[in-house]
Amino acid sequence: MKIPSSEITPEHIYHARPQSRRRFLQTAGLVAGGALLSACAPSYVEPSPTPIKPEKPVTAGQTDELGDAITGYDAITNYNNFYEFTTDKQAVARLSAGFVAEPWKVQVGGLVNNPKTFDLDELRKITPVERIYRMRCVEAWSMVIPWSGLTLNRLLKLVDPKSEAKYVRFETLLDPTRLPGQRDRSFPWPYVEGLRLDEAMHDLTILATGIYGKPLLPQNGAPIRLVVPWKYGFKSIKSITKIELVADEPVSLWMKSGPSEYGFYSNVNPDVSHPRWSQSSERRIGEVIRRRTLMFNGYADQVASLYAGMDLRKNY
Ligand SMILES: Nc1nc2c(c(=O)[nH]1)N[C@H]1C(S)=C(S)[C@@H](COP(=O)(O)O)O[C@H]1N2
Ligand SMILES: [Mo]
Repeated sequence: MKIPSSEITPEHIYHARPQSRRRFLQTAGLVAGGALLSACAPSYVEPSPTPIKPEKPVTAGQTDELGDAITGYDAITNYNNFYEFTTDKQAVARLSAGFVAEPWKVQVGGLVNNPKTFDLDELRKITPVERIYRMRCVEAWSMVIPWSGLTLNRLLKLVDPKSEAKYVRFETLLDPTRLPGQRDRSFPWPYVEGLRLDEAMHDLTILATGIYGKPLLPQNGAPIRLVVPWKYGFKSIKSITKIELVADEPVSLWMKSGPSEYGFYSNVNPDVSHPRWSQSSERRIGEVIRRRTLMFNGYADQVASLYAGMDLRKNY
């Protein structure tokens, strides 16, 4: 079984220094061989200092609304993209294990009538929801994840956006002492993402605080991260400290670091290829045969109307 390296190439690697690219390619074979096995704890992964022994998952055996099985907890928590720790997906869990995510504050402001800084207890009190969503990474792999959290629209209504607010801008914690990947100056830290206000207010858009009914682990964006299931995974920004209502389209970290590859919208679209690979199919973690990628990641009936009249090839 050979997986083309294109689909496991970290998103920035073609911008990287030749030396780190070479190092990546040396390990790529290892990753390619192990990627399929990540759900069954490949032997070369060093044990985490605080091993995670999940209880019998509350939602094991459940499926999403399309009948797709939920991905195992081990895979969800050991195959991650979180560049603030490392670009090595199978090392994020180990390198983030000591990250202290409490206490934590999320500052919500900008063009709003009631700016407010929320602590975790206040966020947990906002109507909790549980959602099983497909997550499709732009690198053409995917998972099905049972999230818990709150809808973003609930939070935004509490701060009361002004009429001039057209977009929402999100920022990850900036603290190189706790997020050592931020010492790598080849990225314009902090990680920033953005949504149009109507996308942010859509009922599918959530702030997640848990997976499988347990609090988020650091590797998944503890203590709180965005989840926008019809967009490529990189829009779902982790470990958020700041949410700002703004008038102009925010410039994300990926738009800055690879403008020819990453647009603002980044809706999952099998018909628009990444400049370096097709997006028409994907590898579901834990499965062998590739699946067809669905328009808007299978949420078209709920979100396509947001983009009525837009040229989705130009607004990618
Ligand atoms: N702050 C931050 N958020 C991030 C990332 C990151 O590197 N830093 N990676 C993104 C990418 S590319 C993906 S695919 C998802 C992965 O989420 P998961 O590791 O919880 O599956 O997180 C997204 N959010
Ligand atoms: Mo991703």
